Amino acid sequence: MKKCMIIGKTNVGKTLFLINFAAFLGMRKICLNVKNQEGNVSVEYHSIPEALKVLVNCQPHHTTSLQGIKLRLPAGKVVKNFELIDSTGLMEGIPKDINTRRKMAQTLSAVREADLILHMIDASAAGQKGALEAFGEVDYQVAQFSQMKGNYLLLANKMDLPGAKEGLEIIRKEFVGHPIIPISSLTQEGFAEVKRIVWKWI
Ligand SMILES: Nc1nc2c(ncn2[C@@H]2O[C@H](COP(=O)(O)OP(=O)(O)O)[C@@H](O)[C@H]2O)c(=O)[nH]1
Ligand SMILES: [Mg+2]
Repeated sequence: MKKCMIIGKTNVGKTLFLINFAAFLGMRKICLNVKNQEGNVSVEYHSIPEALKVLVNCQPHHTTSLQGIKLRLPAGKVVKNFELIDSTGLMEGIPKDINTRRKMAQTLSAVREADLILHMIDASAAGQKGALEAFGEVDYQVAQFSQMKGNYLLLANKMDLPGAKEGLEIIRKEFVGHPIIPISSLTQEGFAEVKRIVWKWI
């Protein structure tokens, strides 16, 4: 099964996207495959409201494993199946804590195996704080690596919040040449466009 991986710094809205994109594709319940750092997979079942309550959090590093949902993408008579995988937030430098280092390594190794990379950036933070604070070196590295790998999409998230329009312009200037879609993980703005592109690439 093809793998579509969501990556980005912590708190940009990756987990909210995972759940609301599944809801957008018509899922009422989600079956979450959680893979810990040892590679063991456990399965969790949640309704959408429950998943939002349990998995999304404004505390950084709330997502501590790779967590994936198997999804169906119908377009006309053709249905494509793929796994949408959410990951631990990337952070700058080398984390001091061994567990965080392991989580980061797990994310990066999964990125190498992904068929499509969705790189998420907080457009509202970019507009309010500027590029230096909103993006990290890690964002530029991910963009560069993914460009070589191909099948890469930059998601400018939190378009429903103040400053996001200005932030989107900053993102366009900083990540010239990359495909960028403005979205809101909260309001589902831009999801139809993401669906169209995922369908094409998966
Ligand atoms: N207004 C708004 N809030 C968002 C959006 N995406 C995420 N958030 C909020 O940002 C915080 C972090 O979201 P989460 O999905 O846990 O981020 P992650 O660390 O990247 O997985 C939560 O409080 C979310 O409700 C968005 O598009 N709009
Ligand atoms: Mg998360």
